[in-house]
Amino acid sequence: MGISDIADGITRGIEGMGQSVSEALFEPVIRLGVTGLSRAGKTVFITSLVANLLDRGRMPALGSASDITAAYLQPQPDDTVPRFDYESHLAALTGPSPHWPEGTRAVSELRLSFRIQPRGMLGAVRGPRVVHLDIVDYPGEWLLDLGLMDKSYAEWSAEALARLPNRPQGAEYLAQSEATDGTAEFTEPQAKALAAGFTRYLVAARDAGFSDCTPGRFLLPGEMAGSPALTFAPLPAGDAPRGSLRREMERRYDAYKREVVRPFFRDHFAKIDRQVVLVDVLGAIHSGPAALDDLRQAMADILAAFRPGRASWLTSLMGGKRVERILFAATKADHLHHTQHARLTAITGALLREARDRADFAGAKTLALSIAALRSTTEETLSHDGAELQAVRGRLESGKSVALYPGELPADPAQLLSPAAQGASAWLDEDYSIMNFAPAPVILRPGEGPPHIRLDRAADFLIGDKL
Ligand SMILES: Nc1nc2c(ncn2[C@@H]2O[C@H](COP(=O)(O)OP(=O)(O)OP(=O)(O)O)[C@@H](O)[C@H]2O)c(=O)[nH]1
Ligand SMILES: [Mg+2]
Repeated sequence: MGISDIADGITRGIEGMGQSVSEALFEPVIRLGVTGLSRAGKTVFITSLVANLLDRGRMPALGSASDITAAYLQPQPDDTVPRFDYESHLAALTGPSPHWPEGTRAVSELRLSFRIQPRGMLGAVRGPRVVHLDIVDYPGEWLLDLGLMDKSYAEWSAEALARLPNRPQGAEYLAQSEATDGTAEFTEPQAKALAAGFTRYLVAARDAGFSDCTPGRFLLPGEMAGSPALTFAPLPAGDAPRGSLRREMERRYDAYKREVVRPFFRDHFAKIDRQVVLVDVLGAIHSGPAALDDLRQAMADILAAFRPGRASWLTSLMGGKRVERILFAATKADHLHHTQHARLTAITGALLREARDRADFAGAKTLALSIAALRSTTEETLSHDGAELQAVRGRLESGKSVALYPGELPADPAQLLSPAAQGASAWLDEDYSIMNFAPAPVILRPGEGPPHIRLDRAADFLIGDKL
């Protein structure tokens, strides 16, 4: 543990203390982290969750010991974090020509406050209270970077390069790195060309459905694009004499860990009380066995962050605090008829099994659910060759209405997870399809948020006990 670890730990401890004293006496704050890999559904989830918490007509399963007498948005407490653009996202999803929001480039945050009146005797004694919910949207890719912290440049390079032959998108960078002499004198153009080649591969791999595309900031550089801490790439093992390309790559890799990864964990991750991890399980199944197995591994790596004691620097940043509840939600369940939802949940549970066991071990409460933050389909029974198919119907971007039968998920998750783990190249018995449905036009009635599937169950698990 270095001096800065200790210093961080101490400040966190003091901050933590001040916070818990004032929270206990005054207005408690719940910090809810929302994460997931790219396109998992974070922005849609937060938008619909907030809309449905402001107007709770569609939230019957959100239990609480109090009556919520008011819910309202407030300026968030963190001055340096962008505000989650709730209003624009809601307008996109529920406006006159509904469309999905743009992909997100950075961390953002929103504060929702509840005025609650405890019921019964307690209520008479205590009177109304205010509880704040701070929702933080951050990319799951940034959690994957945790795995970099205890790896040297040489170790990381070896792993990153070993992945390339298994991914068709990796061939070009593999050739580029093998043609590079790491002992040659460092030049910026060469470093730039290597970083660009590696980034191109990461982007292509992500678009092809692969989950582990670290370093996370290469895909979402934000304001750091082009800085030295983001201009490095893995090189095959070898000497690193002074002034050489490999030596400078090593230095920049360490700078990335110090200046990018660590601050994220300190400033955002270490403050989270409750966490929802969104997983596009259907999307991965649709992309095939390799993508599903990759998702499984990436989730195990992501969730390693929730295991206290995983790394001493992280433990000291957390200052004795830990995430109390973790919800694993398979998103976009509106692609499936409800008769298949239990199977999707079982597959999600099995997929996260390894990772969940570790988190459970840490004493966090966990739950797996299949949800749709914004329900965009209706259910329908199709008859096909004399058989009945339980399908869904939605609207495409073009406005055309289409029915989708996504394929039958197996009752036993192993029927998907085993072939995936064994490197099968295609599913044996079924083709799984999904579709890019546009959000269905909705007319929001007073007191009701947008339609969803089990968002109320999700909210109940995440915050119900605090209201
Ligand atoms: N049918 C359906 N599609 C959804 C739902 N939620 C998300 N999607 C789809 O998933 C896409 C990604 O959703 P986002 O909420 O933008 O995902 P994200 O995790 O914020 O993505 P990034 O910000 O790019 O990391 C959307 O554009 C939709 O196509 C849902 O509840 N139902
Ligand atoms: Mg987003």
